[in-house]
Amino acid sequence: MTDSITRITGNGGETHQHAGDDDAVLTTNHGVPISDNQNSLKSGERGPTLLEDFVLREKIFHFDHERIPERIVHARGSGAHGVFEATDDISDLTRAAVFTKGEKTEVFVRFSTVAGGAGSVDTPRDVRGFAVKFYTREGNWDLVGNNIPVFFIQDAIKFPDLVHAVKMEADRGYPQAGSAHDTFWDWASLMPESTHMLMWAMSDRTLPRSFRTMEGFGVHTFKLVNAEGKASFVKFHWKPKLGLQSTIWDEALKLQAADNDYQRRDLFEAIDTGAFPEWELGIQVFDQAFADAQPYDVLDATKLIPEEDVPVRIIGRMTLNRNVDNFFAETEQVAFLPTNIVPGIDFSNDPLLQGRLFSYLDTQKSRLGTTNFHQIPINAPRCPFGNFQRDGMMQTQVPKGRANYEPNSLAAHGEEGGPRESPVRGFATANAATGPDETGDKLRIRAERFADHYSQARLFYRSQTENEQAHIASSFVFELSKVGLLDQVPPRMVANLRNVDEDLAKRVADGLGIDLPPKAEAAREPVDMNPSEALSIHRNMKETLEGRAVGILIADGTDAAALDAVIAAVDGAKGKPVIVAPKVGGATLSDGSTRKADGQLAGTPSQLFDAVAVVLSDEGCKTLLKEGAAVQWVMDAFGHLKAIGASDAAQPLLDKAGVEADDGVTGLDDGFVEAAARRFYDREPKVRMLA
Ligand code: HDD
Repeated sequence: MTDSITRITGNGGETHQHAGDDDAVLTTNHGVPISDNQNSLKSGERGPTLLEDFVLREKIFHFDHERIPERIVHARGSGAHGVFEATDDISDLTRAAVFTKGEKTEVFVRFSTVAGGAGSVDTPRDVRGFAVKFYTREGNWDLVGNNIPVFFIQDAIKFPDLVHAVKMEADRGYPQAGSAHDTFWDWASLMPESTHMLMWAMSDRTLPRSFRTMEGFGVHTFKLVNAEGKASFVKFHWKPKLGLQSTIWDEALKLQAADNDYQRRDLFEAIDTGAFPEWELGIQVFDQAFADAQPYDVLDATKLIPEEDVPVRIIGRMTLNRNVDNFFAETEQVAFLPTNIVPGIDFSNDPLLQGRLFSYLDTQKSRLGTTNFHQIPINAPRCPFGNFQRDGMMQTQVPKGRANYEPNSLAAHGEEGGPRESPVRGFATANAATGPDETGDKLRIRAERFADHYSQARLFYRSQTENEQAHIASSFVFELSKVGLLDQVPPRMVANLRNVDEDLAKRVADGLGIDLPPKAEAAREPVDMNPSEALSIHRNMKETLEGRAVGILIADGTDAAALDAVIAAVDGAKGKPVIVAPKVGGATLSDGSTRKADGQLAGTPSQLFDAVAVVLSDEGCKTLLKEGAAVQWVMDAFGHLKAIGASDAAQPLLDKAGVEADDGVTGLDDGFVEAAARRFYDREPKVRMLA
């Protein structure tokens, strides 16, 4: 009977061993070698599966429990390992070891979107998280920031409302990511304090081209504390080596269709190919006298400090040089905690920060299931750590001896007494609560100086280039046009915008086709501040091909020498050439050789690139004139304000795609690589109507 049973093993009956490695036998979680991973244990050939099949039960049981709750916000993220090097001596400001000049500290960084779930896309209009865990020799310091230096709210008690409003609507479960929907704008239009952040959110800051081309900010005012205990206020800034670069809205929308993982892939591939992303860490340092002299409160997270008022001093460099080995174990299980602070750095009284100090520790317990989440390798400090906290679920350490309390005198009996507090090395809160603001009555109140919600929103808007202002106005129009049922919301938002800038409000009202509503009453009248260059992306872009991709469209008949010359030029400028052809197998070039493509035309649209080259022969161009994807490829490159370098023979395709001559449209060798390092924002009025 048994002889007649065919064993379906899926691999011709061979055992599952890695060649040449006798130890690599598949086992259960308890180490028992497994003989058959293809068939469950049955009673007879066609009979029921048996309960005693512990191999099957363990496998399915574990599988059933693979998922953990996703993060309430910032669920979709990408992580990488790296190193931070302190490059300047700031021992006068802080005793933190991580800032000792020359000190190198291991880091783990997680970038994220905010609103979407873990399986959502990379390119919605959304704030990006920029969280850095420094494994310092004095414990972990987490700088849990965003790519925008201000926030929507001033007090943590409003955070659940903000997040409920922006995430998918409670009854219908959509939209999955992005803020263009009723409940977000209902809430935002009722919260004037969010106006400054909304200006940033509606700008191209929320459409970063890559994680590598965005700034990061600690947002809150923190403190640095030196060896004498003297505290200074500080704001932290990350400045990307590649400069700032964003996409534009139409491009971001199309990127979503082209590649859900656009930014995750970009980060992974950059590190994989040795193009290690880099940021400089900068600080703005100021004292109480400066804080007192400002019209805004430095404890208000809806305000920034203009770099023109307090310049950013560069004190270190971060390089991401290693991808994760396992996404779940590292990127998913990493637990950032603003409470992770080290001696020499301290919190301020910012009420948003103070609320965060509770939330993150709390959420990690629900996400990771145990108070021992700090023992997971990605979260564990790299320095020795120990205390008398004991036991709990998933305890993986085995503390020895009887010392689980303190004080103890076990050492006097020759037993291990355990660690002791160190007033000298230990973290000490900078200033005890001695100021008048920190004593007095217990009040649910906001300080009067938090009341100006519009001056910095105006500052931001007026610091942008004309194109950037048009993008902001158009984004407001787009987002508010998606408010479906709540008619009262767009006028209420525009009424707020009149406090920011009358021209902006008019453009948005006009774009929506509504009457300009009366100006909303401001809690405090805004004032004009001096425009700040640092707030504009366009003024802080780098003309470089480094870190950027150039799509090169070829077809049968493409001139081999011309193609090689473009590739060499792009390589020479540290760009990444990517060949696109109608067939992924490649094209037959003019010299009879075959050139494989990196991407097939229909699946590799031009929005994936920073610039494009169209290297076609007469014959190839004739074929592609009949291919919608080719016409769209060129049309989008033009519409997305990218450089287009083309062979003479490609001209009919450019004509069909509506390409008009400008500085960004070049021959193949005639300035193409220089042009490819830029975006041609001047072209925009030719290709779309902006608000
Ligand atoms: Fe938060 C995650 C950034 C305010 C509560 N936040 C989270 C992450 C980033 C930020 C980057 C993802 C970390 C990661 O990659 O794992 N959050 C900010 C910034 C804020 C801010 C820059 C304002 C300046 N957050 C904020 C407030 C609260 C929270 C006011 C609650 C009172 N944030 C959370 C959280 C999350 C979180 C619910 C979700 C997952 C997690 O913490 O680990 O606790």
